[in-house]
Amino acid sequence: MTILVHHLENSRSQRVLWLLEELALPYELKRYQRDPATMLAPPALRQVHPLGKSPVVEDDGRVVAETGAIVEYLVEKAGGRLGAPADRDDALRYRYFLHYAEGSLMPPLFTKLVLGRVPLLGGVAQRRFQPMIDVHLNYVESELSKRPWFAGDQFTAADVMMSFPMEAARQRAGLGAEHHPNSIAWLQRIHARPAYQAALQRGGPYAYS
Ligand SMILES: N[C@@H](CCC(=O)N[C@@H](CS)C(=O)NCC(=O)O)C(=O)O
Repeated sequence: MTILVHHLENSRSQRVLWLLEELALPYELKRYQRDPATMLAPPALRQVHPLGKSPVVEDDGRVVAETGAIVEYLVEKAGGRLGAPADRDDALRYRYFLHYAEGSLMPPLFTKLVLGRVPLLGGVAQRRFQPMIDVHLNYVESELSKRPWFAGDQFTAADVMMSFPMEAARQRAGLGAEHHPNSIAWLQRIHARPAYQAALQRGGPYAYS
């Protein structure tokens, strides 16, 4: 059975399309559009998974949600390709960044986005919040100054996981060439990958690339 991706425009699920392209696994898409006023996903996604978020994939009669879990599922399905490297330290970094992307880096970025929508005091709160984000951006920059990919010398699914928070950070949280040249070079490298480009073609509008 072909994997079905429930894909919300301009969202984290772009990573799943990219990984599927990297792994050359066949898939089909069901597209969903955000509500233009609230930016929320349409109610139809709740019929797929109770949280109504994207991404969600269906495969072999199973529903798999949560990007990190989907990434692990797809890597496993592809026989471990782009998964944990053989080297122990690389493998530990692989696991770390797989979790760090959604567990630690996304929450402050999302908080900043939400604060920006609060009338009047939102902008002030955002500026107060920025130093917390800067700690992350400087940390990520220092990691990428030591090695080309998040796990080590090889591109892995950890890079795919890190793409969305890094793209979001560039767009709205001050990640830039002046202070984070290695991070920007990494973004340029991922965007140049043929599979990344193929996923953009399949996925439709994506404002972060
Ligand atoms: N940690 C979850 C987050 C899922 C999530 O919040 N997805 C967003 C897309 S970027 C979404 O569906 N937003 C629409 C909504 O909340 O209604 C994951 O990585 O899968």
